Amino acid sequence: MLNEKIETILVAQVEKEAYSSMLYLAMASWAEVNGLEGISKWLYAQSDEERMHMLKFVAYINERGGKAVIPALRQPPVDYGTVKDAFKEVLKHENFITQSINEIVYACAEVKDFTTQNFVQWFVNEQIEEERNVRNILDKLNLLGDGGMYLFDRDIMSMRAAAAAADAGGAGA
Ligand code: OFO
Repeated sequence: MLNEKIETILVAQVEKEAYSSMLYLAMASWAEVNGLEGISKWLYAQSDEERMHMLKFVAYINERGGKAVIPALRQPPVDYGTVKDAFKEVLKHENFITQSINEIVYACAEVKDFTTQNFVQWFVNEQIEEERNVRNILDKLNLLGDGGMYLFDRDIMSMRAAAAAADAGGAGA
């Protein structure tokens, strides 16, 4: 049975993962209408991953005898400025999520809920990967400057595939 405080913090995380999915969906649509096909594909895929994260929390809460509450939708922004601005926003959001995951780990330790702490460990590792991938994208954007956007848009999905292959060959998460 879930501790009440842990259930509350996990339900709050469902909302944060749902918003992550909505945010990247909004960014994907913004990129798509601005002719950035590769970047929009990357963001649509990221939005799907965030929905998967949300579902993991929903399943875990219910499996442990809690009640996952599905939150109302919150509208993300419509415009994101430049591509670099958009990815800076992605990194900022992922930093926020990492902080939130760390707070869950801390709360679990406080009430000695090592089962949930173990479950959340997957997200600790996932955040390391996600932050690294977005920092790599920002590094590339800084190197390219505005003139290289066509090539960047063409190649961003192969960066995603390479990162996924590297992760699969690592810890097997
Ligand atoms: Fe971006 O990892 Fe979930 O939120």
